[in-house]
Amino acid sequence: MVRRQRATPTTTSKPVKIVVTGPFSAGKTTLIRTVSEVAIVGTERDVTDDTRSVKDRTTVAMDFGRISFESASLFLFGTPGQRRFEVMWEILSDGMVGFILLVHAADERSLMESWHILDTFRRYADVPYVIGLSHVDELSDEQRTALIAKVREVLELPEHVSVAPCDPRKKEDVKGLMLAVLNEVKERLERAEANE
Ligand SMILES: Nc1nc2c(ncn2[C@@H]2O[C@H](COP(=O)(O)OP(=O)(O)O)[C@@H](O)[C@H]2O)c(=O)[nH]1
Ligand SMILES: [Mg+2]
Repeated sequence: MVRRQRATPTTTSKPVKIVVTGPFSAGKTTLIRTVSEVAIVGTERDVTDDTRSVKDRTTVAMDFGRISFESASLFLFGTPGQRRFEVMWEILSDGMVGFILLVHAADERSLMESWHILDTFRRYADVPYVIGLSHVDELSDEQRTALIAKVREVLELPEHVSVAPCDPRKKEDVKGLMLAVLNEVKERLERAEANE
């Protein structure tokens, strides 16, 4: 079932929910593990299909972590990447104030899959989102420069949506992405208040 929901108002004390989504092997579990202040509650299982050569563990239900900033505390929910777990996407998206789409920059199929994921998440809820590009270190300099424009084009992103390289293994990169989505949420709330 597809439904639209409004952004939930944030307060400084109550944690808000951010979803981390993206294709298989983009680095979602790694991202949450990198910044979470609590031991990440993951649901990884051994990979049993032909993607086993890519990695041997995969998220089947969700990853959960938590991070606090001065302005807000976040609950992070990471989705499984493969479409066969799509039923979890809608469950996890319920009540989110924003989401992060992580795209595996070195993998062309990941970009096409990201289009589908983004389309699906935009239907779930009209909330702000940002795009993080992982595995950028695996590209040559020329590939890197061309990539951001290509991602914008393939994902058909509106101009205000930010696209930033993010190594999910690096805390500062991940925090940057979190703050970018939080800022978007804040700006949207301010605009909504001004229009009331
Ligand atoms: N070199 C490199 N490896 C990465 C990057 N991001 C993730 N990885 C690795 O990619 C693999 C898959 O990451 P994982 O978090 O399981 O992906 P998920 O399927 O999206 O949850 C792990 O071995 C990560 O360490 C990156 O930006 N650069
Ligand atoms: Mg995972």
